[in-house]
Amino acid sequence: MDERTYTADAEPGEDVTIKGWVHEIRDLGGIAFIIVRDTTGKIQVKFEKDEMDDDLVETGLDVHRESVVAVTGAVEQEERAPTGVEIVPESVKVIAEADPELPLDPSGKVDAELSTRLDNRTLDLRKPAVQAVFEIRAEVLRSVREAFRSVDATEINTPKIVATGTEGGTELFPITYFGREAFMNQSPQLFKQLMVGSGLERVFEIGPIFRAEEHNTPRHLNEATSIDFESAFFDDGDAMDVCEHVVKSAYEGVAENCGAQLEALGIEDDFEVPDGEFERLTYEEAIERINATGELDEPLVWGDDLSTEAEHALGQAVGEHYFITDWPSEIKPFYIKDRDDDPEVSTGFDMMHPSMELVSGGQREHRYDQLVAGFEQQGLDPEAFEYYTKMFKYGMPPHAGWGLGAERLVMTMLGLENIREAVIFPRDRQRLSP
Ligand code: ATP
Ligand code: AMO
Repeated sequence: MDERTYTADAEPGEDVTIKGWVHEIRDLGGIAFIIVRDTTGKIQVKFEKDEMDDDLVETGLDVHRESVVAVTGAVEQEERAPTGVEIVPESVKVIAEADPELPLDPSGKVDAELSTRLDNRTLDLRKPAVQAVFEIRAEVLRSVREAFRSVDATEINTPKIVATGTEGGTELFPITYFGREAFMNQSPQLFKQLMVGSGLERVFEIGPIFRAEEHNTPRHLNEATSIDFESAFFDDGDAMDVCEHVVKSAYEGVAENCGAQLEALGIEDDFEVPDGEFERLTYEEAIERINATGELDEPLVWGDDLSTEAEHALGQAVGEHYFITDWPSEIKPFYIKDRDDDPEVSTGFDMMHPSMELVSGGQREHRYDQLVAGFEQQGLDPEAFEYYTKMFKYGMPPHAGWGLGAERLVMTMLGLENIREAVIFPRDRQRLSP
């Protein structure tokens, strides 16, 4: 079926068939060119009108930009051609004609608004710089999987239709499940925890999470991809070690395997794999450093959550990835364990890029009585979570883990301005299709 024989290293004299999109048409009078774009790049096809069959010339030059064509002909050396060779066609077939009115210009000469781009993602992803983002995203996920395998974690998949939420009641999408109330899952939190008590012990999942976020921001999605990790017999420090290893592996994979994509994005000279250990600041040290910057109108006091401004002030001061540990127990969820020597302080941590939070995690409460008490403290009905809590009666080891937003990782890695640029078909408050 696939009769394509043209490759990037085709030699002059070879007969080839190329199939691809008409990127550009240049008619100079006696001579004309079409530039055909395929996965190898762009190749020039030359029409010398006086020397060629009229039908061939007509088919080749009447075609609209972005139509799919098949060209068969001889490769010839031509210094003036962009790749140093061109094809002199013997046959040109239009496989799929494109409408002359394009909703956006895939050659990238005319900029389009993000919403126009997202409405026309097929055309948008014909641009090398846009395609590069998704090739890099794929490499990030590949490297992350490999990093998890290197620490003997097993990949799992957990349900996305669930009976209870875990990350704060206001952010759930309700659905109807055969007449019963159900929700789209906000996090694999409870399921991954249940697996550390199983024979698997150390698990990871890469999957969708759904959050009915109130606000439209450049760093929130309503459907995101979460990279989750959980391990038996780990404390918060062990979980942070794996987190750092996984994030650095993603950068290393991209540095090693995505040179062309970084070049297409114009960031090949600025791309750096984070070196050195990520600094670990306690929450208390973090608020001191934020207050010392003098950037906030009102200084933070112990117990405050960090606003976006506070995160930015600290990010500027630290300048690299870092952890914030020992958060006040008050502002961390019920499943996070408190420090044994001080119940006001939790084992919860966040991992930050200078511009935003990438990860939340911590050691978990594995003791049945304390876990159930924690539900009550947060105003949650422990009975609704019985499917989860009861397993804590049958030998649940101490454990820890974390969740990392894949889009935020890609966004901060590539310096994208909007998280939507890191998703092919993003979901936000306005956007339900495509
Ligand atoms: P005619 O041959 O009928 O006079 P023309 O004047 O349109 O036709 P040329 O003078 O051959 O054509 O070329 C026009 C322009 O195209 C020139 O600027 C030339 O450098 C460029 N050109 C010619 N052949 C090629 C090629 N194979 N690849 C890239 N550019 C070319
Ligand atoms: P948290 O709610 O902090 O923690 O989410 C973890 C990480 O997921 C990403 N993320 C998002 N990305 C884009 N859009 C969103 N709406 C969005 N919400 C979250 C962020 C965030 O840091 N169960 C815990 C994790 C754990 O303790 O293991 C949790 O879900 O990068």
